[in-house]
Parts: sequence; structure tokens; C-alpha cells
Amino acid sequence: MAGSGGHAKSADYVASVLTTAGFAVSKQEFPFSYSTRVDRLSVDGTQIPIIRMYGTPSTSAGGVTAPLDVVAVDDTSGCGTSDYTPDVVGKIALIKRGGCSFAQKQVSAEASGAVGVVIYNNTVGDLDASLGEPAGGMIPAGGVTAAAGARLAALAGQPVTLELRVVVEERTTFNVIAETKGGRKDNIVMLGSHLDSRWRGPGLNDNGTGSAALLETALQLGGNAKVENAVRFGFWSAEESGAMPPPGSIGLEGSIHYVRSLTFGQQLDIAAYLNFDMLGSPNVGYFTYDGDNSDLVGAGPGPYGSAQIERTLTDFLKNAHGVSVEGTDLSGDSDYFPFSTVGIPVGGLFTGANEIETSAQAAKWSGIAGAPFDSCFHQACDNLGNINREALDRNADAVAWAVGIYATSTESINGIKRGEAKETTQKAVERSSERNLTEPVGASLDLACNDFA
Ligand code: DTR
Ligand code: ZN
Ligand code: ZN
Repeated sequence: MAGSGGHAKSADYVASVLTTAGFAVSKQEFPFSYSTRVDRLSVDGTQIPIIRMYGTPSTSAGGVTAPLDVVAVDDTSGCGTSDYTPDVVGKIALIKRGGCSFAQKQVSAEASGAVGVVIYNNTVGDLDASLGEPAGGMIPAGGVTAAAGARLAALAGQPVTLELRVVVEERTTFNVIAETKGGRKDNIVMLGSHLDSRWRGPGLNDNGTGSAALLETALQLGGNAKVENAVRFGFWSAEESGAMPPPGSIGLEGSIHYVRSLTFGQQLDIAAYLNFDMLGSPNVGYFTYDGDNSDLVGAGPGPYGSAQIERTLTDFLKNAHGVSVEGTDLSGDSDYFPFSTVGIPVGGLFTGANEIETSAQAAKWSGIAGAPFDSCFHQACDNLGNINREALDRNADAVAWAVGIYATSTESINGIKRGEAKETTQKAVERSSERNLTEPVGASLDLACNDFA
């Protein structure tokens, strides 16, 4: 997660191996709002896993400690004040799920004098729930499993500590940018992936897979490679919003910071940006970014040249691996967004998140219809066991193929031929008009991000 020691170690490693491989490497620091959360329930010195209910107020640091009051179990346990005895005053109420909304249980407990609520599940699995309207969130409330509930029900009167808190603080994190020493600096091929994970887990598919594919491609290319066009790699931080993102937060903070830091001329020097975010989803879908909006749904086409990138990636996966690819909409949900907003042609690969794979997709990709592409998306289980290695291998080949093609020539994207003299400013302005740029860059990026938010 951005701002954590884990991200810093990952980014330092990437910077180190790319420096050793001969790249010109820089770290681009930027401030961001680090938000994480403490969800803690302890009793008898042991911790019981608990998930804060969405909408609950936070406790202070250290939480609230009070005796446990076990509310009688019936079909509507804890749904009305008549379910509570005067004993619950000043205590933390343990309530079984069922019979009414979580908000109603919480409001009834608060009205009866409880200082906190622990609701346990009435079915298998975690209880990751919401109190609905904020009006329901008056005392701290969290959910535990049925097994934890049974254990707690035997501890009536024991002191328990309930700490449910969001930690938000201004921190600094950094992107890693690496560029070949050779190649044209006015026609750069850029590729990127985010190196940070979601707050709940290690993020091996999202986005260890994209970062690993990019890093290995860079190391195989080498920073001293003889290339026609310079190749630049961006390993972004803070793509994932924090544990409790502010309303409207779109994340993408590292790539947005990067594009905003470029002058207009520096943006024109980038011939294309290719993004790789989730390349190894277990129940794999093979998607390329729909640069020409041929699926006619959602967002429109990308900037001129995006369709050609889609074609290159689609044809490679078909010809080299016999994979039939579908388009995924350029709807702004990863780090290509700030680049496309300023008119830079974009493309990329994706293997699916928590969307459900259809029967038709399962048939062509040998997957499981009706199941998510990645059931551990943004969860703690997004670990090394959550990677479809065949999918990662195929997609990594496509990343390398695209680098080989575009480091040699971007003519199919922007018409610039190999060895063509550096274009005049007039031509650059004409080219930028092809990118439908109508106002200064920063404004269009702000506009788009605000729109998006
Ligand atoms: N938002 C990305 C995952 C994601 C969802 N849809 C797409 C489409 C294209 C690339 C990535 C994604 C994340 O959670 O990092
Ligand atoms: Zn993610
Ligand atoms: Zn991602």
C-alpha cells in the first residue's frame, strides 16, 4: 500500500535493478492522503477478527473497553429496545444477525445505553456489512463471524476492547521512472503499471502481475538498448485509493501527479502510453483497452492512435497464443486515464477484476461461468496463490512484443517514420491538434478528473 514500508521496499528494489540494468532512473516524490484503518476486537488478551460496519463512527485511539452484554437470541435479536435489559447500559452489546437491519440493531442498542455493538453472522463467512444511512451510525459497530459470535457468547460480563478507527494523515510516496539512455527523446514510448496495492492485502494480481511483466520486459531490453525511440517505464504509487477513500476519490494519484508535472512539450514527446494493471486473474479474461470503442458501450474511443495499440496487442495474443480478446472500456479506471485525458494515445491489457465471467467468455477462455475473474480482487487473499501463471506468461509476452514494435517504430500510431527529422514546432502543434487538444493541458486534466470524480 502506498505510504507503507512494503511499497517503499518494492519501489526501491525496482529502482535499484533498473539502475543496474543501465536505465536512467528517477524517483518522483509527491504528497498524498494516506488512509488506513484499525479494526480491532480484543478479549482475554486475544484478538478476534472484526470488520467495521460501513457508516459507523470511529472510536478514539485505543478504542472503547467495556463489559460484554450478550443480548438474548431470538428471531429479532436486538431489533428493539425491549430486547435489552438495563444491564446493557455502558456495555458492548453482542447481537446475532437477523430479523432487522444492522442499522436498526445498532440504533436500538444505542437507545438502550450500549456504548458499542458487535454483530455476529448467522451464516458462514465474514460479516462485512453497512449501516446504510449515516444516521444509523451512532455508536461503533462491527461484524464478526458466526464462530467468533459463539465464542463471545460464552464471555458475558468479560471486558472487551472495541477499536474501529480510520487513520488519515498526509504522507509522501514516490513513482519510479526509468528510461533508456538511447533513442529519440521527442518520440518516447511509455509503459506503466501501479506498484501499490489495496490496503487489505499484498496485491499480487492487482498489481504485482502488471509490475512484474513490465519490470522483466525492461530488464530484458536493458537501459543501453539500441532503440529508435526512447522507452520509458513508470511504476506508479497511490493508484489505489486508501482504506477509506474520500467520497469521489478516483485514486490514480501517482500517474496524475506525473502527467501534471509534464510541460505541454514534454507531453507531445510521448508517442504512446501503455498500461498494465491485472494481468493474471485466476478465472482469466483476456481484454485489451478498447481504443476505437468498437464495442460501442461506455466511454468513447481513446485519442488518435489508441485503436492501433489495441490492434497490435489483440493480433499478438491471437497469433502467438491463439487467444481471442475482448475490449475493455476506457472508462478511467486505471493509470492510462491522465494520459488519455491530455490526448496521448493509450492502450493496455487486463484480465478482469470482480466482474462475473459470462458463459460465452468461459467457453472461449476455459473459465468458470458465473464466477468473478478474480474473487480475491482487493482482498487479503490476493497473494501468490491468486495468479493464473499461463495468463501472466501470455500477457507478459504481449508487453514485450509491444515494446519491440514501438521502440522500433511508432509510425502506425502517430505517422512518425523511422529516422524522420525532428518535426517543426508547427508540425508538433498540428500533431497535437490531431490529439483534440483544445485547452492548456493542466486544465483538461483537472477538468477530466473533476468530471470523473
Ligand atoms: N481499478 C483497477 C482495476 C481495474 C478495474 N477495471 C479495469 C480496467 C482496466 C484496467 C484496470 C482495471 C485497480 O483496482 O487497480
Ligand atoms: Zn485495485
Ligand atoms: Zn490495479
